[in-house]
Amino acid sequence: MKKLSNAEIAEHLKALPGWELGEDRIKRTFRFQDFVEAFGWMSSVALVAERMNHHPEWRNVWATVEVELSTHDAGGLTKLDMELAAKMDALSG
Ligand code: H2B
Repeated sequence: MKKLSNAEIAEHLKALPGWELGEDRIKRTFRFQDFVEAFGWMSSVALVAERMNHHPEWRNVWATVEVELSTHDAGGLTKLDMELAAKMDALSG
């Protein structure tokens, strides 16, 4: 999987409001009504991630989930991160 250029990253992020760019990753904090909603969303995302063979780094505290996406095999951001971010957004609404 090819690393995205800075221009490609910027273009993708236009369609992903709420996601911010880190050094080699994108990040977003999701907030839910309560723990059950947060963990339910994580379970749904986990199935998608496994199907994509692309897995998030994330941290859950009660109703909040902090997510960081990066493609470890590529040492940076690829299209897979953008696809997973979009799927996470879709499942959170
Ligand atoms: N997830 C993420 N985020 N980045 C990867 O490079 C990655 C992954 N690689 N999930 C996959 C698994 C790889 O390690 C396995 C061996 O297919």
